[in-house]
Amino acid sequence: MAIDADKVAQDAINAIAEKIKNLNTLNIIVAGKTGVGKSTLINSVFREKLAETGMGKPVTQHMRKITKKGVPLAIYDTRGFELGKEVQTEVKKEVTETISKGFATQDINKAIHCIWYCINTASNRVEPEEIEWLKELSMDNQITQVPIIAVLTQAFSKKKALELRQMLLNENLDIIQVIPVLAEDYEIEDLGTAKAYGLDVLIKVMGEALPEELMDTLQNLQIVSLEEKKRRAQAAVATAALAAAGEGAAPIPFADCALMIPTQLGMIASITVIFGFDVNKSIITALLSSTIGAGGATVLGKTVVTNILKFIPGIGAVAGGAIAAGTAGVITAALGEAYIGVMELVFKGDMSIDDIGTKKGKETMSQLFKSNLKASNDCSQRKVGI
Ligand SMILES: Nc1nc2c(ncn2[C@@H]2O[C@H](COP(=O)(O)OP(=O)(O)O)[C@@H](O)[C@H]2O)c(=O)[nH]1
Ligand SMILES: [Mg+2]
Repeated sequence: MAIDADKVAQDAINAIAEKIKNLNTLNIIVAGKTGVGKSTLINSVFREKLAETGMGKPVTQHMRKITKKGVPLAIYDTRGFELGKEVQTEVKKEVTETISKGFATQDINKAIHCIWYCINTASNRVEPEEIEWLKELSMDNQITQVPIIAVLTQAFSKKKALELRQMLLNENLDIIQVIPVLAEDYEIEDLGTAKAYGLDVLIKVMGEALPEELMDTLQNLQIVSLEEKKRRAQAAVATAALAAAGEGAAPIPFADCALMIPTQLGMIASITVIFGFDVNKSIITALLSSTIGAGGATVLGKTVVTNILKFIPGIGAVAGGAIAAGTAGVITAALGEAYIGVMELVFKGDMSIDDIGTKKGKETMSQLFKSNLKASNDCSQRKVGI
């Protein structure tokens, strides 16, 4: 059966659009004095430089909500912490009310999911009012249990950051972590440059604190941890490989190999959403033609499958024109790993997203696919429990 590659690519694009549309919105309150580095932090952690897009919309007297069309993120930026005790009390009340309101809706898209309380490491000390503020906030937060993370910003001095971190931990505050970060490289006069660090730790901690319904959103938005993106993407590949292999242990006739395509498209859509790049149809077409397509016209036809089998060691001659169910899992896993491989190159800046569609990009994917077929036979079969 010849499966039209163009239609498959279009189906993939539709699946990606659908998944993006269905992402839940992540809502974060970012608090702390003006100048500590809140905007810099937000712009460094998430794609789209959200904090640059303007002032946001006022939601309370001291809080503005920053959003951008097509980005499943809302940042509640607080103002006025530096204005003294009275304003701080007002800010705390507004924060608590915003949390309660969101909580009452029982809607994941409206709830506040996390609070980042930012403290400037370079300022050398935490004011007693700030500790008091955090204590009171935790008290108000006993039922709602929104995870609070203390972020030590501008931590170019790691020594100072560790001292400050210990001091905060000693206060026994009800916060889940204290994380030193340097959002952007910092030039220290005559001493060279301190490299940005710590943002991947912040994402890892968020990944542990947030509910499953926000995991794809978190990975889609964050641009600082390749490791976390890969971990989530590889889980999607394992699930798809299992589904492709597990649709009955019976061998799959060549003519029915197309039955795995929907599973593979779901997998490609998941990986695309996790990496958060703008992937268009020509990129998907390139991916398909360099892996499971023949000359770009058909996908998983008999010739293609026969050709793929040559790269899997230990398969040998195939009796009765059918492939083993486990082999379907191997092919699916190799496709997923090849796609993750190019996404990784784009993430690292070694390849642009448009390069994927070029000869060089296709060759890279083809190489990755074949090497994964070779390598993954044993371990994928183990992964899918065969
Ligand atoms: N190099 C460097 N500068 C930073 C960092 N964080 C904040 N800054 C600088 O500190 C100033 C205040 O930061 P901003 O993000 O506007 O603080 P906000 O008022 O809390 O939003 C700006 O000039 C930033 O460039 C950082 O991680 N690295
Ligand atoms: Mg700001």
